[in-house]
Amino acid sequence: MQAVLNSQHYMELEDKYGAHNYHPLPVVLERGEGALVWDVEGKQYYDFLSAYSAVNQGHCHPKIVKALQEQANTLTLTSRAFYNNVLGEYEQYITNLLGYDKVLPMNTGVEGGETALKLCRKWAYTVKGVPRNEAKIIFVTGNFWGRTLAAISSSSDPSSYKGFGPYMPGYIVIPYNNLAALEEALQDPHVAGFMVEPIQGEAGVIVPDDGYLKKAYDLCKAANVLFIADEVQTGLARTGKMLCCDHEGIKPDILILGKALSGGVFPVSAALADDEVMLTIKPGEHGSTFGGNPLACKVAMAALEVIVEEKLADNAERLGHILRDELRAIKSPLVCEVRGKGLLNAIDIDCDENSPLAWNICLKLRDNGLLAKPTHGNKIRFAPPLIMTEAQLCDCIDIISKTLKAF
Ligand code: IF1
Repeated sequence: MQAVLNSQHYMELEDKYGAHNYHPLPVVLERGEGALVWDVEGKQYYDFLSAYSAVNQGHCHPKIVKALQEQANTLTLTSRAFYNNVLGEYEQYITNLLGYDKVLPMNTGVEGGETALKLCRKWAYTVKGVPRNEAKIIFVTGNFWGRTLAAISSSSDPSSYKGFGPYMPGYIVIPYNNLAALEEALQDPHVAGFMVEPIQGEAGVIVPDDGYLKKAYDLCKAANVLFIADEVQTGLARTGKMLCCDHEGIKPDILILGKALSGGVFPVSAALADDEVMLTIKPGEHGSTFGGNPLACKVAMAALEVIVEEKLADNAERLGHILRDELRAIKSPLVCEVRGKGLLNAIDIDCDENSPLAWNICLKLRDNGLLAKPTHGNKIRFAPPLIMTEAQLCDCIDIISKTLKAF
């Protein structure tokens, strides 16, 4: 009785005292370690969502937690009114690692996106020569880069933007994975930037055609337009390379990172760019109370070191191929597509978006010890932590196979 009360108890607390802005899977987690999480009844699960790719390094990675603990006992926040002995070292580390002149540190992924768009507009007015307040940014349908008014203004998903108008001006939205539409939109001389996810996460792990990103990049360069990559979800080894753009050998003019930049222990995000773009923002023109705080910087350095030292991109690449091959081999009549890159994958459950089937499959996966959640009704994302072992992955594939066969 006590156990049932425990889960029910916590769900009821959230229902009574918390905003109803989510519809979580009914499971109450209390502990995480590596690829595993445990609920308040002590039941163990494989985490196949990784907090939407924020715990690529696994839950509570000891190196990252140690960095957090040590800095937490030393200096957590100075604000940017003063210098500190951590920010510069972090800036040097991340810019050298990813090959950019400079980084602008923020906290959440959407703040990273907002920073990128402010840099893009500033560059348009001060470098490209676009007339004041005329800069346009091109987005693609199916994009998701956060929940702020600027972010939802570019959304093509009513559940993101409906009821929150009026919307940010200066946006052009074209179809994803469509070079003709991009070429057409780039004819407008006031276009300053093109912001795109290399793989669309929230839309359901939508992978564009090979070569799309490279050709889109080339079109932007030819039109003197900034190519802005939102790698908040695809970045940091998730798709089998340090950055998803690395699969096509392109270096975005502005790179946005978040989520796994902290290994899931702290909100850390960043916009990276070279001087021509980054230095268009002058002192006092942008910032954030917590942006670049010493605690975040120590955590982010540890999180990045883990990715490099543990070769998480290689592991994601290798295990991703096994996962997709094995999911396809199940030949479940329920699954009409398996897609993804590295360990960012999804399956389409052969039903309409409003069918409860994907949700019910996720409930059964939970009962069988694996946590995943549907997105857009009939798509189930499969994105485990990148530290997962092959043995654990095979265990997960058995659970998925058993669950699908039970329907
Ligand atoms: C939610 C999913 C949603 C992102 C990309 C920026 C951000 C995100 C590519 C903003 C955030 C999160 C937000 C969270 C659920 C999750 C998500 F795509 F990952 F599955 F919503 F669609 N760029 N994605 O995916 O980062 O400000 O949240 O740190 O809002 O429900 P944030």
